[in-house]
Amino acid sequence: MKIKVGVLGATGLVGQRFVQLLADHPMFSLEVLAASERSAGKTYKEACNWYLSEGMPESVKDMTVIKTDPKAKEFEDVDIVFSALPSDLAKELEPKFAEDKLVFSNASAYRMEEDVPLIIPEVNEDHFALIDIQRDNRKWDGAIITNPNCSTICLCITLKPIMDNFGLESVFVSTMQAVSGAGYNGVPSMGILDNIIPYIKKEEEKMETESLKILGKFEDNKVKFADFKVSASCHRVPVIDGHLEAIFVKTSEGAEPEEIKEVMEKFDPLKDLDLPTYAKPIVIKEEEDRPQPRLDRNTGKGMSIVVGRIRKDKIFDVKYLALEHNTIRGAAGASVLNAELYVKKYL
Ligand code: A2P
Ligand code: 11C
Repeated sequence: MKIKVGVLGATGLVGQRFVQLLADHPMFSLEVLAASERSAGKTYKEACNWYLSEGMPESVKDMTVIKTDPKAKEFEDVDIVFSALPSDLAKELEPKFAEDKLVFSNASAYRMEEDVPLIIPEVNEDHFALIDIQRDNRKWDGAIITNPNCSTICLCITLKPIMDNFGLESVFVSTMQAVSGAGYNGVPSMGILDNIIPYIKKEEEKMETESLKILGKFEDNKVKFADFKVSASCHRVPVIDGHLEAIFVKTSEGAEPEEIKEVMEKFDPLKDLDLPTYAKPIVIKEEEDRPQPRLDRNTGKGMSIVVGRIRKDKIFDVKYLALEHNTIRGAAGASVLNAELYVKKYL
């Protein structure tokens, strides 16, 4: 039987991706679409300014959007909620849902709390163990399970096979981030054509701290942060979807570009689990002018990180480019994959 799920922030930009991935899902039945009072009572197609190039799934068009109230009767039979709420609202509302539900959240509000798992399924599924600690601490039956910031996911997926095989000493990353990362208000800001905004609020801090939690070890009932150095510089560019990152890595063992390529190609820890949203985590492109957002962002239905130009560096050992579909692999897809893995292996 399918597990009943709902989406919070269902009309927003990441919410729409959740709805697209969850409509007609083989493990989950999408029962509730929740948003603000402005949208409540409207059908999803009336409430939602659909931004995705793929059409709105037929099965959701006539669903009635409800106000985000954890006590609403519509949530009574729902076991999992996916949250695309803005962070301030997530802070207030997610704990209320976690009283009796699993909350898979894309919001940043709880990511860095000690007892909250911050998961990338291919990288640190052992951190799901924090759920038991969270339940003890917070006296609730559900749990909040977060996925990282989109830019952090792209970085950490490529760092994981390098770290496991050669160790990490220091990492520098410079991002070129799509406007869809800024939520609905970001899309009109395509008016930034012929420009780059050299600042994204809190983004560098998130990349520098979340990465060390994700790549840290779960030991003695807590996550011990990884101890390599990471420095990020983040920038908004006039692209609709697809974050591109230039990544520079110094390893403990002085790895060569060919060795990095080999371990990235082999990296595929979940391949035998048959998870619906799963795709090979890293796909390597050989052409010198790839990856490009428009050509490569939909690789693996938007779930694969596309890596190119792995080459030697004079200061670090290697440098490469990595591209991620930021609202799929970097947001809604990340959260749905967390839920698929958790349900399949741990529930
Ligand atoms: P609504 O469309 O009804 O305003 P984005 O990040 O793209 O701006 O999306 C934000 C999401 O959060 C939307 O679904 C929005 O719903 C929802 N939202 C905004 N304010 C509230 C609120 N006070 N209560 C519940 N949901 C909210
Ligand atoms: C951006 N990365 O592109 C941001 C959006 O921490 O989930 C996602 C913010 C987050 O602006």
